[in-house]
Amino acid sequence: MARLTIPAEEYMRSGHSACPGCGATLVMRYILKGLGPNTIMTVPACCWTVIGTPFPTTALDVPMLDCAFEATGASISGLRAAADALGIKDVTVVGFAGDGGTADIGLQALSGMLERGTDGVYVMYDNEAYMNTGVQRSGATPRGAWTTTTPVDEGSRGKAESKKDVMAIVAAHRPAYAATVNVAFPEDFLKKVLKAKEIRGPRFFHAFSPCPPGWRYPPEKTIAIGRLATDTNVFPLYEIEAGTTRITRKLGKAKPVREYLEAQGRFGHLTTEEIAAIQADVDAHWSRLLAAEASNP
Ligand SMILES: Cc1ncc(C[n+]2csc(CCOP(=O)(O)OP(=O)(O)O)c2C)c(N)n1
Ligand code: SF4
Ligand SMILES: [Mg+2]
Repeated sequence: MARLTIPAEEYMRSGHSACPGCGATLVMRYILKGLGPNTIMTVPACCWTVIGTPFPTTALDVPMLDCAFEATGASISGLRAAADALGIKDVTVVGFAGDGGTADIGLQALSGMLERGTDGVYVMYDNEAYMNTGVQRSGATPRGAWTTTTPVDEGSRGKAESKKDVMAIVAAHRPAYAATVNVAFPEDFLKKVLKAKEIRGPRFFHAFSPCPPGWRYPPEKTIAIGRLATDTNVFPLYEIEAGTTRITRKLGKAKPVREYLEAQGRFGHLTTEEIAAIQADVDAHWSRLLAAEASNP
């Protein structure tokens, strides 16, 4: 991939109220660097409504609507229709929601927005739990992870179920563009955002967002953990454009998933056997991705 200079302009200010090391702040920063000032944000209940909105420390240099938790997709469609009715063409409408607000409570609104073909961008920043309300498990929480609702005690070994594959659900709607991005790979991230900006129709980003308090690791490790997620194939980087899948980062040999899991307290209880089962899940997902890429039209 040709190297890309990250745009210098900032549309997110310092002085917000995120935790140190918050991956979700970098997701917002990079999305806005790519899309620029002619952007309208709609954000449901999630960490970002707390990070960015309390007056007088509002953190965004673009307009932001605080929408209902389940309504992000509908809100994008409504804002787009309003902008069109007012003759405002040169604006990107962006829904910016957490994994709980997307994989669970907002899934039908997302599906509606994709099915209607709304010209807008949906960003799911994925910190893999309902963090704002105290680390409850979501459909996007990975198998084996500790959360406050998937405890590690005599009766429970963390989350028993696998992570919901939101990208596959989105891809089934055949959107104009969908991509995974990771705050630890800003060049790849910005390249995809700049590409999406030029595409019309529904566009979706699944953004990997490490969360120090929820994942139980020191704040200075956010980028290292983000890199490990992709380099172990836990969170592969790829894009789907007009039905064509392209993996945007491939190592000759992926690192063992164990290295990623051992770096986080939420996985600290896992046994060798449990780690092997998670490795098998990761390998199977990676194989499906390679097969999708190999069968492109
Ligand atoms: C209808 C409704 N149910 C529950 C809540 C409480 N609530 C606010 S934020 C939140 C967690 C959101 O989780 P997620 O979407 O993953 O975003 P995160 O907090 O992790 O950034 C919940 C449950 C709410 N505001 N509205
Ligand atoms: S709880 Fe996690 S996602 Fe929320 S502000 Fe803190 S680091 Fe960011
Ligand atoms: Mg979340």
